Amino acid sequence: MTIDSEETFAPQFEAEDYDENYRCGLVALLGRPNVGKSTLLNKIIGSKVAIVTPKPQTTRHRILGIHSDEHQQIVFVDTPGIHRGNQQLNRNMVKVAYTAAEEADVLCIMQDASKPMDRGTIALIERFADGRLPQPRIHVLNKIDQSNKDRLLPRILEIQQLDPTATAFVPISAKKGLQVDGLVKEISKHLPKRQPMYDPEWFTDQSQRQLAAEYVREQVFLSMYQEIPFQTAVEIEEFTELENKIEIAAVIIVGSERHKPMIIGKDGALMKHIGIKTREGLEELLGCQVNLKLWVKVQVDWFDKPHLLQELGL
Ligand SMILES: Nc1nc2c(ncn2[C@@H]2O[C@H](COP(=O)(O)OP(=O)(O)OP(=O)(O)O)[C@@H](O)[C@H]2O)c(=O)[nH]1
Ligand SMILES: [Mg+2]
Repeated sequence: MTIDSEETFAPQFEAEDYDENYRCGLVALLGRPNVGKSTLLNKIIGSKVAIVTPKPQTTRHRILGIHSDEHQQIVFVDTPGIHRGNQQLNRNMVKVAYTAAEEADVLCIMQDASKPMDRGTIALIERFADGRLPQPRIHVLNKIDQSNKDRLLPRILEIQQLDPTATAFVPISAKKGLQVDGLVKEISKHLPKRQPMYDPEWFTDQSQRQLAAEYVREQVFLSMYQEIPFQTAVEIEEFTELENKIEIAAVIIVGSERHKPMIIGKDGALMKHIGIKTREGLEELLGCQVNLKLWVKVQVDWFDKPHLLQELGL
């Protein structure tokens, strides 16, 4: 039997009988690439809804992670890292982040506190501090497991100088789960009174198909170097749910002929590795056996061609 794999994990919801004090809001996770936005989202949601890699520009879409309890629903919006880039893909990614910020009820502006503040981080804080957006701004200092405790207070003062009307400063470690509960409590204070937007049973708005594509892309990011991961996309061509397994066919799209043999590897070894790792992750996520077929297609400079980006939902 084939079921509709396009169905999202979070259908829109007609709330009934909720307490009038119930709170619900959109919280944008914003920051430079690689600061740990997706790691934080996964930690709060308790499931891998956003892929994470040590490379910058991992997230390309707006990804919702829904955290619900009896008093509140926090709809986190993970965004691509804000960066400069010459390709149309880079510009689209940054636009996704700014649009999410405009639509949010609360802004979480994240930075990597284990490294000195660079010019890009300063520019980003200044951009959100200029009063253009009215929402509360919570500055999240991440990776405190790797940072020197004595540097945290001076760092907070430095951010406060750049953003004197900031709402709060919360040091955390998203990876280790340190102070993440404290951050959620701080966010809760600023949510508007509103009925839940999503069924509290759901935890993301992505379809299984979209997640499958992202899981393949994560393995490409982890396995490939230099420009290749940034010039690779993934499309799911088939997603069929059978009685006790799911069959998936995915195509890895590369931006030049040169990259094709590199992704395939000697005797197909790299593709095999990407396939095995993706399958393991998907089986854990979907809770059933997964058969995955992968192949590679060349679409020259897809990342700079608006019609191809549109086809890929980017
Ligand atoms: N030590 C440490 N590493 C972290 C922490 N949070 C995230 N990381 C690591 O930082 C890297 C980037 O994490 P991501 O969550 O992908 O970062 P991101 O901000 O979503 O990055 P983009 O999607 O590229 O914008 C990964 O290697 C994470 O494991 C943390 O609290 N401590
Ligand atoms: Mg990310």
